[in-house]
Amino acid sequence: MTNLDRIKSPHDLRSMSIEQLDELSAEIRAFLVDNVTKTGGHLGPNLGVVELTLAVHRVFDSPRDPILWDTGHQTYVHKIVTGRASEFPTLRQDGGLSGYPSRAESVHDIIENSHASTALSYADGIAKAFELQGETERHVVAVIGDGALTGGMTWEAINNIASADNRSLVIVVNDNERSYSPTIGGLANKLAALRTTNAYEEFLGWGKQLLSKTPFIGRPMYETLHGMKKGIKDVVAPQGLFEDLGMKYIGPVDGHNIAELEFALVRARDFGGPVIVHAITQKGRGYAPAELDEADRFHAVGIVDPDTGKPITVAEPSWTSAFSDALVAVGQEDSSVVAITAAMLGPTGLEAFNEQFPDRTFDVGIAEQHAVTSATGMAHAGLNPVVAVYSTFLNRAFDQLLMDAALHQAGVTFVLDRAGITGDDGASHNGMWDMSLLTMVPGLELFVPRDGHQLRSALQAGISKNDGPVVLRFPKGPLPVQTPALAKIGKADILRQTAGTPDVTIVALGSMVTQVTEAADLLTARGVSVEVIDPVQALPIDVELVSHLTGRPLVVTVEDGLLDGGVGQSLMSVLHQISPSTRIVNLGIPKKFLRHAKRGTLLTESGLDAEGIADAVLSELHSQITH
Ligand SMILES: Cc1ncc(C[n+]2csc(CCOP(=O)(O)OP(=O)(O)O)c2C)c(N)n1
Repeated sequence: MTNLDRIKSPHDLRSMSIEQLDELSAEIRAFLVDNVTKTGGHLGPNLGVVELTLAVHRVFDSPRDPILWDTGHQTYVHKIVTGRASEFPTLRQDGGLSGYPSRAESVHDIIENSHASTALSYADGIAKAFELQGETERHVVAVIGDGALTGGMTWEAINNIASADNRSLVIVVNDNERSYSPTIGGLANKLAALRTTNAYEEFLGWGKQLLSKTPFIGRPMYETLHGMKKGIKDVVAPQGLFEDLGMKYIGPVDGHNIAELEFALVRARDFGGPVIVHAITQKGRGYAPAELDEADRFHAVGIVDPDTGKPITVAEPSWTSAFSDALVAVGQEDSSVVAITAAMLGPTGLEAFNEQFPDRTFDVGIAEQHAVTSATGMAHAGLNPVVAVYSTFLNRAFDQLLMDAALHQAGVTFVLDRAGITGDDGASHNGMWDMSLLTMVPGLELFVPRDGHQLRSALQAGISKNDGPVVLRFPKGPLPVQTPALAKIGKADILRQTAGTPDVTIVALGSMVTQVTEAADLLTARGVSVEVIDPVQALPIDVELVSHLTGRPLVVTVEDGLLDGGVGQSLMSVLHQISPSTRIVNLGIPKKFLRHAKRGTLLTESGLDAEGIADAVLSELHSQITH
């Protein structure tokens, strides 16, 4: 029986010796590599937090002491420790283990939003509640990466936490110097300064000796230590980052040394107020392909060969790579074009642009709000900014898009990758809210390209517009083949037309053209005449498209976005006024948090595959006949 086999709950860790824990750590790493290379997932971050997770679970008593994992992609070891190891072959599969914490899976899981930089605010709230309810013996732990620490919410939270002297709240900073790529900016520089302060470590060694001889460890002792530390740091280290805000700080601690981690965590736990423990870890630790990967240390992988770490399938041209090429091309022509990413240079396709134009590429950290308003400033000063984010993370910056970019008519281009249903990462990662948010923004221009050709034109349209924001959005995955237009009406493309008035006109947005074309084939085979239109520019609703649709018997809109308040409903409200006799059906994603599953499965369940669309048309035609 291995050490790993023995772990069914955090309590099983308590009786283990440091040697056994080191063996267990090696077993967990082998287990992670074996499983995650088969399913895909966040391999690198989890290899980096093995010892940290074991130490946290030995020192704190979860779930009585809630452990909050910021972002949540680094919770595989936590899942193993809390009795879920046997479910790893199902990781991220429909009905299987979630890639993030999941309250349905375990009482040990609390935050499942997976949008970064929220854990400290949750922790603040829970600690306040414990205090009000007299549960002063309970501790709250928040584990947060140096990347997530760059998000503004963490600093809003620290501003509150620091003043709460009596709440037992321990913030473990998991500092691996990386988000996807190296974390950059003033905060990263400060952390680096803390990391490299040897005198400070020596001092901790001294403190360790002192404290280990002291039976009672608590605030008076900590204050002594803290006072001394501060004196020393003022002399040798250019820091004070946390302490200037009133936070107690312990570190830096070797995040792969369980004894050292426990020493620091016990001190922090017993202090009786908020404390930061700064742990230094290595992303991808113990797996050579990850350790050697300069790009992102295997932050997130698909299915890969465990020996080499190389993908099993050959990469096809994707939406992301098409955007990447297109941006480099416009950047070469126009030196005012600049690119902005919120800590996702590689995933959003900005790497090639960065290689050619490093001075014109800005990684702002996990700070979508700042990215948008900073881009607005750039536009004001004459640059042509392109903000590239995943669709789901634009949610964070909606107010900035509305009140900064749009109200100020700033020529900012937004490129939303992973739009629509993404699937495997679950509810928080589906880019399904963007279009409903965007329909509310006055004057906003939205393009939903159906292929690479359309994507290039949309980007060009964004770059050319200097008096208001332009958004383009596309899904995850391979780039579809080009669908040529048969004719144009205003901005829209007619992709399929009929001799007379069609039985149904299907208005398909972007990638939905693929499913709609197949649906049109199914319907044609059933004797239904079908017209297919891609509006190309989805917002504002094009008056020429509306007048073309006027008098049509049946119009069906199809979008890979939230049905409620989406583009289809916007079109319907305009068309209905002009052409009240036209029956209009909107198809889109229902208003609910979707479980994790394959994109194809979820599209089918939402009625957005070819059969679902064809069925919706047939049942509408049928109900027209029977009425
Ligand atoms: C608001 C938001 N923006 C972007 C992301 C995408 N994202 C997921 S993990 C990650 C990097 C996190 O870095 P860090 O907190 O240091 O954790 P590590 O992966 O290094 O352990 C990013 C940018 C996100 N989850 N949330």
